[in-house]
Amino acid sequence: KKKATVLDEAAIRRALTRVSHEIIEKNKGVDDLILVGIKSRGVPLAHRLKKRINDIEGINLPIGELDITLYRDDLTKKQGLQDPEIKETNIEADIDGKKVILVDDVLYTGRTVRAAMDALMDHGRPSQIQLAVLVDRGHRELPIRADYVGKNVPTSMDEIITVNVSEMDQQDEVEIFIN
Ligand code: 3GP
Ligand code: 5GP
Ligand code: MG
Repeated sequence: KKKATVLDEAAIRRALTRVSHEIIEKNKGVDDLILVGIKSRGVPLAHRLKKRINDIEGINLPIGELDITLYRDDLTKKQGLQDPEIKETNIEADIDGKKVILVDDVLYTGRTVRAAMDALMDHGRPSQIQLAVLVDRGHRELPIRADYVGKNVPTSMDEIITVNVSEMDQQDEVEIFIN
């Protein structure tokens, strides 16, 4: 059952614009930054940040993708949960000495991000890893936090956040559902 719309199209656009400015401000420019989207929906979000940052700074940042598989038969239930594993890494740029900004749609337990950091470390030696997410829904199981958050959405464990992006879902909307 749908409970509420958390972000509509305009709110998503504004959140990503703000996050783009925060990335530029925190890093005092965009030197040595690389955006890495976590599939699926982190990838279009990373491309939007790249475009916004190019609009603001006139610099086209390199972009990469990580595919992290979740071994969860029921997405919301924790029983039988195994750690997520890396399926595929596609980062063309050399990440040695670079600041990597991981981009994902939802941050929940933090296990996906932990796996993503492992994959990056296997791939090279970044000088820093930062994290940008559209939604932080809480319930961390690891000491991981996002540097940039579109919106903090306090949830209960039986709620689900649905993220729709126009590139994949023909509309932009973040909703909260309860079973
Ligand atoms: P994404 O790959 O585009 O990020 O995890 C697979 C997909 O299922 C994710 O899409 C995510 O949006 C969606 N999903 C919805 N609710 C949940 C949830 O509670 N946990 C996980 N892991 N994924 C969820
Ligand atoms: P974590 O590993 O932090 O538990 O979960 C993060 C990953 O799982 C993200 O890539 C995200 O897509 C997905 N995820 C976890 N919870 C939700 C949720 O409530 N809604 C959506 N859309 N994705 C979720
Ligand atoms: Mg995701």
